[in-house]
Amino acid sequence: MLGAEQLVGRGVAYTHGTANLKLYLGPGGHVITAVYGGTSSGTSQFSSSASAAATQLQTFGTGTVTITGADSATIFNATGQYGGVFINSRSQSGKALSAISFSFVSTGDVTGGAPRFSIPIDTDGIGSTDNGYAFLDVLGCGYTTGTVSTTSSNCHVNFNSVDYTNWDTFAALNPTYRLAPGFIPFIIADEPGSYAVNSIDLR
Ligand SMILES: [Ca+2]
Repeated sequence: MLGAEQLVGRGVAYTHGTANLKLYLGPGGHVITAVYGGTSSGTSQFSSSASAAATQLQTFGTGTVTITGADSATIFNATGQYGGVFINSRSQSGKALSAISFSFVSTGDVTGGAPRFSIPIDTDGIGSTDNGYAFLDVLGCGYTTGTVSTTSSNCHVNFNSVDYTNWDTFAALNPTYRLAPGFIPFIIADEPGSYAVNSIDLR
């Protein structure tokens, strides 16, 4: 939770119908989700629509991202577009690298580093800042179709321009690193193509 605010409907201090939250984010990509909570007693006009469960896949990006199942999605990007999925859960937040487990299976296009995991890493123990994203992509695992996982010994990890043979090596060499608290890992494709990501485990 980055913050909460209340929609203004009465009084003269603020413009009615607005809610404002000021955030200062560090460099790099950020995924921000707004959930409209509504009220429990209002009319349908301002009561909440069902908000997504914390463990449901969410989409982001400028491409066409379609949730095709509880743990699968397709991403279609035209030139210049990007798209991806994430789960609004921080169940692995703050954990050491050796305790983290994420995976997905790619069955669609593969282009450059897409699709890939982007996993926020804290290197300095200051949880309010992430210190870069660790990347795992399909080609980095040595094939064009298959599993991309932190538990696959064949899946290379790139973090701050350093290549690691696999996640276990990355974790062993950096025992103080952890999944950046409050930041959300995601799967992204940012090249043109038609991507299919299945058996997504981001929990
Ligand atoms: Ca930090």
